[in-house]
Amino acid sequence: MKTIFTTLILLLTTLFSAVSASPSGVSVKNAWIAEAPPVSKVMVAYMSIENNSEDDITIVKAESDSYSSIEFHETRYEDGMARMIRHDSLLIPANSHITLKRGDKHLMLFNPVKRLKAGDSVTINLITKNNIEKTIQVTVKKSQY
Ligand SMILES: [Cu+2]
Repeated sequence: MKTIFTTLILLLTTLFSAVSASPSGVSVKNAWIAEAPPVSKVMVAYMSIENNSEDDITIVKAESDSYSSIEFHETRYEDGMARMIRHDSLLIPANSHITLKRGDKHLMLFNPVKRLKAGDSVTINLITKNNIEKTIQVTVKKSQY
C-alpha cells in the first residue's frame, strides 16, 4: 500500500511540473530586423529574450530559411573602434532576460535568400542546448538611428 501511495505522489508531482512548465520557458519580445541596402550580404536582428523558467537556458543555434546562416554576435568598442565578437551560444539566466540591441549583442543574419524590405516577415528558429526549438516571426523594419 505504501508503495502505491509513493508511486501516486511521484506521478502527481511529475504531472504537475509538466503542466506548470511552458514548452520552452523562452519568450521573445520586440523582435525586429533592420532593413539593409539591397547590396548588403548581412542583416541584423534585435530582440528581447525572456527565460521564464527556474533553469538557465542556453541557445546554441539559430536558423532560418531566409538566410544561409545566423551567428550570435556582440559589438564591443575599443579605442573608439567598434568590432564584432562571435559567441557560440546565448545564455539567458533563470527568471531573467537578455536584450539584443544596437551596439550590443545581436543576431547576425548572413546572405538573405531574397531582398527583404521593411514590412517583410522572417521566421527564425532558436534551438536550445536541450534541443528545444522556439520559432519566432520577425518583421523587417526601417533602421532606427
Ligand atoms: Cu554582427
